[in-house]
Amino acid sequence: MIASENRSAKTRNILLLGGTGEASALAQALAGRDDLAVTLSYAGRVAQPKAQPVAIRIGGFGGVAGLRDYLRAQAIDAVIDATHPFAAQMSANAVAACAEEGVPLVALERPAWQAMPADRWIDVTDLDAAAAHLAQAEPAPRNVFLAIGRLHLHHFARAPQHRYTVRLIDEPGEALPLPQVEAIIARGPFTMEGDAALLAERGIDLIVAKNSGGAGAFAKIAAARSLGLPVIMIARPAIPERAHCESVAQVIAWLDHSAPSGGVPDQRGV
Ligand code: 3Y8
Ligand code: NAP
Repeated sequence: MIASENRSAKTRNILLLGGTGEASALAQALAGRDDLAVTLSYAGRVAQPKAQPVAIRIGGFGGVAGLRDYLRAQAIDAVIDATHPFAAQMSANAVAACAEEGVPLVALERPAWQAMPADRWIDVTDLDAAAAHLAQAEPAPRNVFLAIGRLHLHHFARAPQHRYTVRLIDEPGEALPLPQVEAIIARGPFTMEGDAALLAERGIDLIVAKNSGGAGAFAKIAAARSLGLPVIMIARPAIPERAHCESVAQVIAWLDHSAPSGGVPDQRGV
């Protein structure tokens, strides 16, 4: 269904850039609003994205230019960026396209996880630095849980001495780029108990994780804490400044009060 087809005079067309638990929560919250026609957008990364109570679209837009075309063709009145904190390219494209088209944009950002005293985090700047740590600081073979999805496993080929357990959403179509690797096929959100059992059963010595924030990926962090295991924690990539909120309620307040043109000041703490 093309959102603009069923647009009445008072309906506003909302583009919700999704792929996270927060985007799903927003879709639930907005689905019942007859003054909003919401389209949730997925990149098309997984075979079966989660079913949603609003219209969905799947696939890239074609860079900033493609997104600008989409905003105009669908007469989008506002964009909500509820993508993952590591989806930096999509977020940067949304900032550029919305600025050029004068479409209000707000991001639903989840706070980064903060280390607690019981945590044994090894903070690294990015995926490459995580792989470098495993190559240089961990020369002896270890059992490593790579909970970073499928897209970036190749970084770890530089540390082939380790025995990797990786968690993927879909069965990998081709051989994984690591000499000693076992794949678990599972879709989050996960539970601390389930992840603690997984780590113990497999004798995991080290976990690699993105500082995603949110609840859906946190299970392994809590499990590592309970088992006293070290976590190589990958910091978030930089994202251009934009209006942002930290809760679904704040986004709804922004939607209901956002100016018809241009973004509104930072809604943090609304
Ligand atoms: C396609 C769409 C919802 C959304 C649920 C959240 C929680 C469960 C935890 C681990 C960590 C990881 C990964 C993860 C989690 C939620 C959320 C989250 C982490 C789906 C989804 C899409 C994706 C893409 C996928 C990436 C991968 C990352 C697996 C849907 C299920 C590791 C991120 O195989 C691949 O190509 C997977 C790619 C991008 C990171 C990567 O670089 O590989 N997410 N995940 C989205 C699209 O097509 O636009 O079907 O729901 C969504 C969710 N994954 O509505 O409940 O909100 O974050 N997703 C990470 O955080 O480190 C798993 O295993 O412990
Ligand atoms: P990314 O690197 O920021 O984006 C790469 C390209 O993928 C974008 O330029 C865009 O293509 C397309 N794209 C990304 N998100 C899209 C969306 N929601 N709708 C339409 N196109 C999208 O993104 P990513 O890190 O690969 O993440 C892809 C998706 O997975 C996002 O929906 C994200 O929320 C979700 N996700 C990612 C992670 C993660 O760890 N990265 C974790 C959980 C969920 P065009 O330039 O052609 O428009």
